[in-house]
Amino acid sequence: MYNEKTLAKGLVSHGVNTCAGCGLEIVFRNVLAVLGEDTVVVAPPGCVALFSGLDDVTNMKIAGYQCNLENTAASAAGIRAGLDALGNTHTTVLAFAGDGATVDIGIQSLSGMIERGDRVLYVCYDNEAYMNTGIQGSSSTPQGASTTTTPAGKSTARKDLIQIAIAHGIPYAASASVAYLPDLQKKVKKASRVQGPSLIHVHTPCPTGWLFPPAKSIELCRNAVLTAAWVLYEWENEKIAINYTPERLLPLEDYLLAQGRFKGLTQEEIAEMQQMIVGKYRRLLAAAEM
Ligand SMILES: Cc1ncc(C[n+]2csc(CCOP(=O)(O)OP(=O)(O)O)c2C)c(N)n1
Ligand code: SF4
Ligand SMILES: [Mg+2]
Repeated sequence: MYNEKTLAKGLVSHGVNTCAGCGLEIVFRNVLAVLGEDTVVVAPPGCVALFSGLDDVTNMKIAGYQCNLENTAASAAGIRAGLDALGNTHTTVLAFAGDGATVDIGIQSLSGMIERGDRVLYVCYDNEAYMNTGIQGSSSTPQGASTTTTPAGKSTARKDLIQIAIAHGIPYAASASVAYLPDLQKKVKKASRVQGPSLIHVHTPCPTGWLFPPAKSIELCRNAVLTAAWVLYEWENEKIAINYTPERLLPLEDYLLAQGRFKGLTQEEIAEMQQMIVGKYRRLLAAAEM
């Protein structure tokens, strides 16, 4: 699906200083491989800033702007407006931000961007906490996960980013996963052609914060989809489509107990979470059939 020439050329340098097994690096490389050189990247603080670099050294071989945690979407919208004013409608403006930057600190900026209909492709890499500053819980941290601010396990459910975007009337939104890269690439291509705002919400493993062996990143994220802890779906033409339906769901504990952050959960709590997750999955399936 992606432009192989561009991937071979590599828009991100080798030897970046993300942790071993980091899902963010896989997402970033693949998104840029699809979009190609004619892209401006807007990235806030967070682990993605590792790609912006330090001082006068950068890991990106294309133009980028390091914004604040509050204003990724507003900065991207401003760059889009500037390019449009210059008659440049061909360059893709990519906002690329973590979950904390998206569902917490930058959500009003994202809300404004979608409401105004700004033509920005917004990718949220969701590693389910504020990883870069020491694994603090965000409102995208799943219930039950232990973080440094929720050491006994987060007591509340996560926000639903895609449903928030749908409620704003976004033309295109999709979830994706590092374990299903052709699906991610297809969605990035589609989103880049939307004449308005688009959003891709990517499940992004973080061995450092989730506490699992780095070699298991892809397997773990695949299990998230196979248990319905993460559902691959799209919102397009005002309809929901499920992109992958496991023949039979795996037990949720196969996914949860492979990670240290869920080790404190009791069997009752796991059963409750399983019920909640399967309920949400069924509601999505029903919405897709409507
Ligand atoms: C307004 C504001 N609050 C806090 C910070 C400190 N800070 C820098 S990066 C970061 C974590 C961002 O988390 P997320 O967006 O999930 O990205 P991740 O680190 O997980 O990649 C925080 C809290 C900041 N830069 N600005
Ligand atoms: S802390 Fe997590 S998201 Fe950040 S670089 Fe390390 S593995 Fe990647
Ligand atoms: Mg994060």
